Amino acid sequence: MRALIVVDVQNDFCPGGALAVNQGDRVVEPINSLIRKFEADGLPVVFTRDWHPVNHVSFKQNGGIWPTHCVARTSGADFHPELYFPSFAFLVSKATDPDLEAYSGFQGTGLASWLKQLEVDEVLVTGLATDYCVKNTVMDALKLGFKALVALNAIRAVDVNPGDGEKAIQEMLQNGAELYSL
Ligand code: VGL
Ligand code: ZN
Repeated sequence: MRALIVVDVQNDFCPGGALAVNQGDRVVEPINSLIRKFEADGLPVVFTRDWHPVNHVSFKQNGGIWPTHCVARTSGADFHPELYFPSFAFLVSKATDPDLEAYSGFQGTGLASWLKQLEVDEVLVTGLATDYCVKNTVMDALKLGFKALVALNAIRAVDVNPGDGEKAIQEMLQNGAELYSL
C-alpha cells in the first residue's frame, strides 16, 4: 500500500517566511490534488512539520546555521493556509528536542512503525525543502525498506548553494528513489 508524505509545507518555508524557499508556496496546488487523490483512494496521508523549541540547536543564535524558524505554536510553524488538511491525516512533529536536528520525518517520530502497522510499503514524498527535509525523509524511507517516490513538481529547494536541489534529486535517485509524475 502507498502513503503520501507531505513534508513541512509551513509558513516559514514559504515566501515571506523566516526561512523562505524560493516558490515554496507553488507546491500547495499539486500537493492538494495528491491529497484529494489519496483521500478518494482511501490511502494514508502523513503531514510532517518542523516544530522547534525557541532554543533549538539549528538556530544561528544557538550556534546553528539557520535563522529562527518554525518555532512551535507560532504562525510561522502553521501549515500554509491553503494546504488541505483532511481529518484522517496523520500529523508528525519533528526536531522538537532543543539539542537535536532532525531533517527526516522518520527521525524520532514513530512514523515508520505507524506506516508498517498500516502495511504501507511505498511512500510518495512531497513538500519542502528538497535539499533538506524531503531528501532526508526519502533517504530514511529507503533505508527502512520502503519504496520511495518523489514528485518533482511538488518539491522546492532551499539552494543555500546553487544546485543543491538538483544534487539532492540525483542523490535520491541514485539511492533507489523513483520519480512520480502527476
Ligand atoms: C528544513 C532547514 C531547517 C526543511 C528544516 O524542512 O527542509 N530546512 N529546518
Ligand atoms: Zn528546522
